[in-house]
Amino acid sequence: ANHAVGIVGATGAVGAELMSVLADLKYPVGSLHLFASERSAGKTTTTPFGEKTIEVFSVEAAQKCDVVFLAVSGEFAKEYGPKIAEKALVIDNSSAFRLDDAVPLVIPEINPETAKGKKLIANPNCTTAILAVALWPLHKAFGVKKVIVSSYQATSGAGIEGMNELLTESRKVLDGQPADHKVFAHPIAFNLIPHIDTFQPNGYTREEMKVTWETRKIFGAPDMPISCTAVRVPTLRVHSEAVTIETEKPITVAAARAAIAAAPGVKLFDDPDNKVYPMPINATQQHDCNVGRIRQSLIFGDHGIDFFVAGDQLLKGAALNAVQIAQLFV
Ligand code: 11C
Repeated sequence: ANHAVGIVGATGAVGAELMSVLADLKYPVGSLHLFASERSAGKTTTTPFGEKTIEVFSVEAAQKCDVVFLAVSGEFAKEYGPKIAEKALVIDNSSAFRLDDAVPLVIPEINPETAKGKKLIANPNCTTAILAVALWPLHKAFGVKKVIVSSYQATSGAGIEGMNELLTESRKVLDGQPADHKVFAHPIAFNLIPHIDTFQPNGYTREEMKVTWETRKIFGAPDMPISCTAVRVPTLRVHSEAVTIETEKPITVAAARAAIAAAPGVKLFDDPDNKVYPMPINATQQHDCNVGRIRQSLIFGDHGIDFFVAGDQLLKGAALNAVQIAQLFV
């Protein structure tokens, strides 16, 4: 049967992607209900499912849907998510419930079984999802013992405002004007910022700790040593990650390539002689995350590799993963 689908936060970057992904994956949308703040309510918007009028959010209206995607803040999700979930399936893109033991944190290629029978499901952080989908086939085949990640995160991780800040600042800098900044802690145009989300007492940022905490939960590996340095870079879309792993079993470049090539959700993009490797420009708008630059580790020898992964964080890191979770219930 077709589903009544609700999107809360429909006017944001992830909200727009949710609509395209529902259409791309041919999700059985019977009716689509777009919810946003009062500021946007009453406006019409073009969607792959026709012209829609944005509605003011209410729990009652959301509960009438079969499935509701929350693409809003963690505070909003905390307040309303469980109430909507009394009636509808809720897939929450925020960090509000990700580490809650009662709420599954799901990547369908990895732990779909944890979603069974649940009404409230958490969608992982984008940096986590892109890392996890590449790491999982390697973990299954070789046993991942340690993980060191450096991320190169696009401005759209901070929504439409983040992308606009990069564009506006870049124009100003090119025109020789001083660049001010609001969304990011420093100017992002022609810069890199090793600071995403808030600093924690251990010196890591919350974004970095999310990669550790969430990957452990998704993998069911509560003690896996995972360390991340998360960096904002002046790109619009796609989070890229340089990853070093140590494995339990011996691993070769050829075996790692074979494991990636056979896995769902990732695409082997690894032919350096022909300048083929993952980059934001070849991962943008792609459903699969591109994996390449696979090398035998200079540190861990035959028990480790280095690789590079680039994934569209508005898709696998957000909207695509969320719709794939909903598909588990179709
Ligand atoms: C960023 N990864 O790039 C963040 C955005 O936990 O869902 C997503 C934050 C989250 O800024």
